[in-house]
Amino acid sequence: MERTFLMIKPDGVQRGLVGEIIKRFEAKGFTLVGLKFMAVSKELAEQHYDVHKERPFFQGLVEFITSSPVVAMVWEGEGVVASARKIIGATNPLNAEPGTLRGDYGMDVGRNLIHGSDAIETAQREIALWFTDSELVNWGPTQKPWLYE
Ligand code: ABT
Ligand code: MG
Repeated sequence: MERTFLMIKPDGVQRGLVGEIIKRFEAKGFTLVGLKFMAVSKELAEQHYDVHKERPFFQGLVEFITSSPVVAMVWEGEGVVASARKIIGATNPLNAEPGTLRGDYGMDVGRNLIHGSDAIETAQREIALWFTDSELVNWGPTQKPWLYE
């Protein structure tokens, strides 16, 4: 079953939006299979944002992600990678549609509340980077046959 990596960034935690954000994915029907509240090391932040390492905003991004705790999560379900990106909304919250998390709660591209893997391969890389196998729980869709046709 498809899985994605989602991370509520420091701004989402500081603004008290953890419950609201988790609620959207739960209500949609996706299955939570991993969750931890954690401080992020510089090494982990740099590895996570490795694709952006040549970009001018890279250092600020690493400083931001390591500045305060985050909520790291793995969610499971058919099409969850692309669907979660839709629920999250456009990278720049000012362009994000109302009804998306960034559209409803965000104001700044560098403070856009939550990260979501942008492709299935990226999700696999990010899940392996942030979670060990024993931190992930296999329990969901097999016990919820009403979710899928
Ligand atoms: P992430 O889910 O955090 O990866 O965001 P998203 O995939 O929507 O957008 P990308 B392009 O991956 O942005 C990564 C982080 O870099 C910030 N950023 C991006 C800037 O600050 N300035 C920019 O010009 C761009 C393109 C936004 C993202 N994170 N934060 N915080
Ligand atoms: Mg990205």
